[in-house]
Amino acid sequence: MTHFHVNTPLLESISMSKHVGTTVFLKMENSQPSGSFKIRGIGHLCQQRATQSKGVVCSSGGNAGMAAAYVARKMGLPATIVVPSSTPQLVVQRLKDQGATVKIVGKVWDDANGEALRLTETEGLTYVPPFDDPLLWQGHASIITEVAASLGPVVKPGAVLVSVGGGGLLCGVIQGLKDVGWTDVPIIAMETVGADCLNAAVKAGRVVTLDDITSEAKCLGAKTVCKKAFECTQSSELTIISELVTDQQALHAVETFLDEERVLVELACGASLAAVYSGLIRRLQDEGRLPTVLGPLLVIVCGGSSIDMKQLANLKHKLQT
Ligand code: PLV
Repeated sequence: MTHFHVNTPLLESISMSKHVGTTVFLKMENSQPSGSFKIRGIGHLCQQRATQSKGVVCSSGGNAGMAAAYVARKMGLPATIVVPSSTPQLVVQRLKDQGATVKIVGKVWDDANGEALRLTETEGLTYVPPFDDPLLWQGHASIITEVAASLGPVVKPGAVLVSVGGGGLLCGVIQGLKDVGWTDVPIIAMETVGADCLNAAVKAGRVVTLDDITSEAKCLGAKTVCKKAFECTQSSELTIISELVTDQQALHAVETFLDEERVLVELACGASLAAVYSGLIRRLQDEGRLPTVLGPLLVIVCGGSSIDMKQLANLKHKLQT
């Protein structure tokens, strides 16, 4: 086997194109075997680092853990996944179903990560980080090389939409854009209010640590963005536009996506989708931050396992104002 991820479909969305006024292509990372793009980077990292390992340990809001558990099972390795108490029970069950040992430690991902690092030391396990490692970015970059192969040599995206948690997906997309020579394609980096470590860093002009994660998009809930992602926002090599939506907007996007595309994704992914449905892309065009005549918009549908109909109802209830 050369890798664990699959080549995902690139779908044109008529309904989203109608919302935004330009062609929209969806890169369907929700259809990865682990439910999200995370398997690309984590599969690559484990192939490089865990072949001689006695087991892996991964700290996660949920989806990195799902990928690590899947990859470890395929490699015949035991997996320990450390998640914070904010991770929904449905994900804990899905992790167990993948054969992983699950430990619940602390309130947010940063707490769980402390425990994963401790286990790396004391148990001699291979540490699988969820977002901060060049091997992960290299693996995630394959999203863009696949898109380039699907679109062919004539078509180039006008912009790329990604969600940002700790910034691993963003770094991977940047690397992918460089690999295929698309460095003039702007990236719109989406977070929710209350899980906005990249936006806070951009505003402060330096990496900052959030006091708490108050967003329900727990898989975007790293308190500190990885240094590389922040540095990329400061470089003139690529244009990165950092934007925020509310949890309500992300939830509304998840529901609209379910209605229109018949696909259920979690709030972390809804943050990106909301850029289309909430009119943010059009606003950026009106403000001159994106061209008025925009080439096809590439939306990375990052996916996520932290969602089912019950969880959707819970979120609706919680976020009702
Ligand atoms: N989730 C990480 C970090 O959580 C995790 O452990 O699963 N979309 C989805 C569905 C995600 O699960 C994540 C990250 C992201 C987007 C953002 O990716 P990142 O962290 O590479 O920016 C705390």
